[in-house]
Amino acid sequence: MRHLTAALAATAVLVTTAATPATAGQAAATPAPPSPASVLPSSASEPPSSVSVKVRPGTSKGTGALTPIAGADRLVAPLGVDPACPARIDIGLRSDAKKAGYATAAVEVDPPLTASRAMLTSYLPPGYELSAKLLVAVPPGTAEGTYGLRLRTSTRSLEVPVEVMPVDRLDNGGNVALRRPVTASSQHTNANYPPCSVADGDRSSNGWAGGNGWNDATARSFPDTVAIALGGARQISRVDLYTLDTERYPAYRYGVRDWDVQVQVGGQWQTVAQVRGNTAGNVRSDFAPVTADAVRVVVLASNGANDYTRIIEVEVR
Ligand SMILES: [Ca+2]
Repeated sequence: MRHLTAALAATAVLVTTAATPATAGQAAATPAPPSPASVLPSSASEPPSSVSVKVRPGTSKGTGALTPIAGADRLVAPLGVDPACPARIDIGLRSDAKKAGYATAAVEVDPPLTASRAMLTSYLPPGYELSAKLLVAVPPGTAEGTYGLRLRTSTRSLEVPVEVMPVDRLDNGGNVALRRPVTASSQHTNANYPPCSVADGDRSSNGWAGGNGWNDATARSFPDTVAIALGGARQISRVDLYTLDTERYPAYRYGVRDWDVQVQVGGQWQTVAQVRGNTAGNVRSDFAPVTADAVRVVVLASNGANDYTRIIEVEVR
């Protein structure tokens, strides 16, 4: 993690750049990197979902069975969050069959919770696993408590408890922005880039275009802003920003370059840190402790084509 920021109250050490947008004035290019090409199309029988099924080699146990698997042994689903950012869990199937074939599992969730797919199915060679993101929505008015999520094949069943709780009771690891309301200056509508994804607790860039990061809608027009309400006055002194950064879409070409970190105190926004010339995937900004109701990131420029703002996560402590 790189320290590129300095509190304005302290001696500011800013990395500056005189670079201008190389592509300014040209016609708008591709709005955002597409999702990786390694995904397979979903079955037409599945509910609409932006999340695709992936197949990869696994470890066959030679049992001849089809085994449901999940990426976690429980799922926490907070109440009252933006429906664009439901709780998510990896689900899948491992084939220990001797021959390739279609592997299918039913997905069931206790009402009133709803899941993004009712079935998981794919052609699967022996020893391979398939995986997919499952989105679990908590409708307004759902009672707190533990609900059941089940993956069922013809011979086996896996149950994952889903814990529904208010945001105030989440184990946030000190990140007071987690699952709080997010607003942004704009939102790209050609894919799944909701503003609430910058506070969904997932800082990995791997789910880009799958609902795990925000992409603004105004090509080559800055500033772009994203603000997180903290659910009350909180004393904070640190913001960690994660921008798009993968092997295919590295931060030095697709990430944000210049931004201000602002806090809202008494209804007024104050700049507490500035980052200039960033090329890293994540940047920590420390500043003098301040009691604030909200945090805002004001993006002034991006790397590469300098076209869009792409932010995966903003954590506040
Ligand atoms: Ca995220």
